[in-house]
Amino acid sequence: MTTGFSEDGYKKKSINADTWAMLEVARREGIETVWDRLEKQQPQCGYCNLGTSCRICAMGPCRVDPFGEGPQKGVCGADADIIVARNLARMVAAGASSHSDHGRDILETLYRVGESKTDIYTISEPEKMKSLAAEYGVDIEGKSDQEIAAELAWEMMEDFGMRREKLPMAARAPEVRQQIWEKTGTYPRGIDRENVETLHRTHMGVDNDWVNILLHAVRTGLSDGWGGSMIATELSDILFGLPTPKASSMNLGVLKADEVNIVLHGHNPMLSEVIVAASQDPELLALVEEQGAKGINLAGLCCTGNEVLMRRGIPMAGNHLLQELCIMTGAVEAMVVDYQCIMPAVTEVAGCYHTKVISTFDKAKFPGAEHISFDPARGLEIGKQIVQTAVENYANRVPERINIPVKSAPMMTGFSVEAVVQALGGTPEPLVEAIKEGKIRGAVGVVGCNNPKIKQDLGHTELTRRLIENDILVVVTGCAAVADGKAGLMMPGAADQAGPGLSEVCKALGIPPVLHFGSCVDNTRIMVLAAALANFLGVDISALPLAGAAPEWYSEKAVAIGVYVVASGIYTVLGTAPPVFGSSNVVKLLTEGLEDVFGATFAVEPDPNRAATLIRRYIERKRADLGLPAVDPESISMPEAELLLA
Ligand code: XCC
Ligand code: SF4
Repeated sequence: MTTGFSEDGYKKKSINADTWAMLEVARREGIETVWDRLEKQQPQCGYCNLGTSCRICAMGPCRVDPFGEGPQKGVCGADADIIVARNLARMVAAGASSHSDHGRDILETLYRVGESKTDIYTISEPEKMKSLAAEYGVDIEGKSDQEIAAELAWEMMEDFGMRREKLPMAARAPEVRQQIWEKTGTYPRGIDRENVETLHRTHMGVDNDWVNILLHAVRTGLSDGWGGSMIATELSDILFGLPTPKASSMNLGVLKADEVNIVLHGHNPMLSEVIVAASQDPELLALVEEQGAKGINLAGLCCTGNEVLMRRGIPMAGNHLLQELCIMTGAVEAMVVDYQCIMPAVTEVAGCYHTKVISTFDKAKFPGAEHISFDPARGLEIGKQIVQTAVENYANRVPERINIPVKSAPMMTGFSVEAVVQALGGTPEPLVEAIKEGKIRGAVGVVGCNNPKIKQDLGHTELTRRLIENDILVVVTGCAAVADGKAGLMMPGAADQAGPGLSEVCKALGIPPVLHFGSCVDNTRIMVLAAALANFLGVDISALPLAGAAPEWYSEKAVAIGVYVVASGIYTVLGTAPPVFGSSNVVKLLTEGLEDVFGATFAVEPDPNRAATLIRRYIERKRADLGLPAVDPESISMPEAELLLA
């Protein structure tokens, strides 16, 4: 049963009217949500929060008490530094493995296209495929697209293995950056290799030098950022098309009261792309009519949503914390899930409504869901089966329970690096010039999740507003993108909320001050752009006035992203604290020590206004170092922290 919140209580949970309305429904109907369960978990374990609990062997579980009178070592003798480093490394490996296994699934699909073993997928971007083939040394002379696909895929499969000394796409980074990776022994070799080695090293009695453990965690993170995630993005573009700027909309208002609503949730676009195709099938549309519905309305959630939004303009129902709530509209016929970030709780909420949760990947099953096993060889056939299941479920709707509480917010999407460069006239030069002149002070990637410990979307939107007011261009991915979209910050008109310089540039180009770069694996687009800018200027990435921020992160994947972003030379501010504070050595390394080695560090700052100040100061320091017109960083004053307590 739900604990229930007063109206005042809802407003503490989120900044969004759709969330408030659905929390009221939850209260009225006695449906438990993520916020209720968080409350029931209080107080959460202090040792786990500090990262000083260990349960990786059966002599334990152990917990050490670095700041108190309790034990200072686990049964095996591991101290706080070792335990914190091991736990953090395992988080990185879990996150990197998730992104990379997603990349592998897309890679297998490319291979199937090459082998003609699929009923639906084709090569949508032959040019992009050819330039990738060149990077991989695949000879394309006189070969068909299909032959190239097969050969390129075969070659890329080796990225996961042990024959490579270096991942080929890491060569996109500036030479000096690659030298840093070589010197520190963090140049990623094989994706699976780095991940498996993390598990090996963190087994009891293997790597007990906490710095050495963390260096390998960096290598593992880099195998994600310049490997697994990058494969996912590049190959999704090749198979499903390069995102280009287009209009769409966001929030629960995108659901339609008189249509069959299918919500696409998860991360991998392989499945959602076939659902898009199947939803246009004439026979299924006839069935829709028979059922008395006006059409099929697809809506996204989380990163699967970001993928189909970027490429097809499919509207977005919400971000992470909306997954249970969207079912409570009573208007969702099916929630089709692939993998990652899907709370097991969704099937329970769905049980209170007519909504069917349809799981699709054999590696991601959910008790209470209907499982329709996805097979890329028969993609379209299965896609149609899923859509048919949703359409037939329209008859089970309870009209009195339909409650779509808000109007959708318009937004602009589709800013792949290629699209940005095209908008700039075919070269990054105008962007570089605007940064040099100081019209744009720098650029920041605001990325990552929602976390019920933080008022939903407050961290993302406040930070984004402060940054654009400071003439800092913002690029967004993942659930952060959805937060800013709902808040209206991703429309060209939002240029009015930007500082004078950024506003002028955006208006001249007709673009918003906050650019949608896609899903979480698409953070690699930010890496590619940063590398291109650095190479254009002949400097390292760490010399550029760039930063990253994950104001509301929750997932292990976000930890992997943070690690590869910092190890690529980009200062990153986290809004939620990672479980490392039990080791002052590890904290010092992450927030200071990394600077000397990788030219960037982490910072933790829950208050978005203060985070914006840290970032602005950092950017001005970088500008000064580059000899660009800069404002004295010390003159930028730190606001009082207050927002998150409101
Ligand atoms: Fe998941 Fe990617 Fe986080 Fe959102 S932002 S909660 S990881 S869906 Ni990636
Ligand atoms: Fe305890 Fe060491 Fe085993 Fe961890 S590895 S549970 S600290 S004995």
